[in-house]
Amino acid sequence: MTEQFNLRLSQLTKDWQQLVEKPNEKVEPGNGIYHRYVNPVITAAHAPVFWRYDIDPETNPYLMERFGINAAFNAGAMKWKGKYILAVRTEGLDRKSFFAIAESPNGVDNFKFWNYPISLPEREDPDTNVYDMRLTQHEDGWIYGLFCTERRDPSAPLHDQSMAIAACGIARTLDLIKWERLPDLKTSSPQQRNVVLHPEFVDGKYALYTRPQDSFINAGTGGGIGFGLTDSMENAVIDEERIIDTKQYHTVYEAKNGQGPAPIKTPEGWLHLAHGVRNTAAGLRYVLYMFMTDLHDLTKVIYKPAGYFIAPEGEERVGDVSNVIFANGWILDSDGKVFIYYASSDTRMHVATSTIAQLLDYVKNTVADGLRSATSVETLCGIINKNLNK
Ligand code: BGC
Ligand code: BMA
Repeated sequence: MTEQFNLRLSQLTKDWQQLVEKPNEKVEPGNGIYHRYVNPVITAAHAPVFWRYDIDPETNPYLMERFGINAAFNAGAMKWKGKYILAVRTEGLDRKSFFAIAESPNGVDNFKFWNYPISLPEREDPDTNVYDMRLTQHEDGWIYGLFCTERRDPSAPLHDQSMAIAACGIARTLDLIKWERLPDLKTSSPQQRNVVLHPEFVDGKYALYTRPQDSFINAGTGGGIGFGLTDSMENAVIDEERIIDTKQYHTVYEAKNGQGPAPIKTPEGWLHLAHGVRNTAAGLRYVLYMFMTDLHDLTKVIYKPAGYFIAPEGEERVGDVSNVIFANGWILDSDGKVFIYYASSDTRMHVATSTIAQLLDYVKNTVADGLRSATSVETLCGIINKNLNK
């Protein structure tokens, strides 16, 4: 038995090591806007062997998995002490997700989980599930993690075990290890998901991107990316939400949309990454899109390229919730390089790299959605004419 145990252990350890240390490469030629990479950056299999197994032949003679990991996706991101940090939505076989930090020296491979996941303090009304953390290094000196906290809807009838209330949970930290839990955000919307803290004060207040909605799955009469101010994060209350980017008929954000990570400041405006959802006969399809807001008026969208920025491709299309690309983390380096961390199909994490110069060119020079087939043809013919009549 011990020989078998040791054999299994060395095989598991070797497989894990090979996986996490595998070099990653750009997929050429890309679309000129960003590069995808050959391998995902974090998967369920990146979870350390000492998370999944009790490594003791006495108590676990078969060396069987005692705590399986189902998926690793929708990660918040930031640069921290020279390392690329992901706050990964890590999900066990029991469908509960929690946050675990993974770090890499270069942002594209060698991501390793820290030894322990985050032990997030609970409030009086405990969360059933927490997910999709956005990390913001705020100018007040704290690192905030805003996430979705989900609890069963207390008004749901007994036979309905899927009705839930989603709210914005708030925690902050100075070292990514010890987290202080603050009260959930209060707004006038019965449901909130995809709430993101803006990194700078606005008129001396904290500014938040929100996503009001009426029901758990559908945005209903609510929806759109909202914007609101709160005096404090210790008791965050938004009295007035203004929708800055709405859902729109026959676009990739027809059913719902939500802010991705906190926007990135550039000399020309704030770059936003968001997700858009449309409904199809095959279910919801989630893609990413970009827009830019005014440097001084954060509620004013000044550029918005038509269509999607990243949509599921190849193996990305398949997973626990297929046909989904979701992003809640990106990192800007001092040299202008941008690392976009996106998850595919609620299963795994990928990276795409670009630069501020490319992303600015993309948002400014990609024609906006004319909202009709004829306007799309007009845009296309403009490009063809230019190329053929040189
Ligand atoms: C899941 C989320 C999902 C949401 C709406 C939650 O229970 O954990 O991944 O976005 O439901 O479908
Ligand atoms: C949601 C999000 C994500 C998820 C997506 C697809 O509404 O909040 O957690 O990736 O659905 O399931």
